[in-house]
Amino acid sequence: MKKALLLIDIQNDFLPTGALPVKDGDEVISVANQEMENFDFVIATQDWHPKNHESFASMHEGKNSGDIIDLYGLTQILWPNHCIQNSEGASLSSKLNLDKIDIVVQKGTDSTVDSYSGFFDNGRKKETKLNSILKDSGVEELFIMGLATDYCVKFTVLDALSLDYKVNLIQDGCRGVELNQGDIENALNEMKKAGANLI
Ligand code: VGL
Ligand code: ZN
Repeated sequence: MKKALLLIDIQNDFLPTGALPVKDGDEVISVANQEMENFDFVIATQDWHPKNHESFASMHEGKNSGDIIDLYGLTQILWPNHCIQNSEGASLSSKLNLDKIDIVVQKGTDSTVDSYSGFFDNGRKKETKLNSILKDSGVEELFIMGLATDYCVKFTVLDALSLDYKVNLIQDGCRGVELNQGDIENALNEMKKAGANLI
């Protein structure tokens, strides 16, 4: 079965000194660099927001990061400004072995809808090029890791399963936001229940 490694959002803004820091997020970098040696096909996703993205608390008067709003019919957690297109914060970490990454798939470019999954926006209205790239390359099995366990990793894993990929989650290559205590554990359970193989 042809396999690919999927590195989720290992971008400066999700690292400990970034705008939306994931605790110990930098620890996934060495795991990624090791894992890449085992794959001949590596894809990285990149959260890539316009500066007026409506997932930003700054776009909503009187709202703060962590607040929850209704955004055109979808429940939206508001975040600090992060991963703004072409900013340093949006760049993949320079500590990654970037030479081993074959393709970068960007997401979250529509200012009106968030996009946690590497495959679809949160309303599942539009898709990125990820599924067609994988299908065109004959990939059937995915190994997924990155940031953040309870958001972009989780939704990418669930969508991959719904698209009938065999999915392995590289657990020590993931770190989570844990906005509420238990979020990471719940995300792991949800992925497992949906059919992901936790390795
Ligand atoms: C992410 C929140 C907002 C992630 C992206 O990569 O998990 N989380 N945008
Ligand atoms: Zn984002």
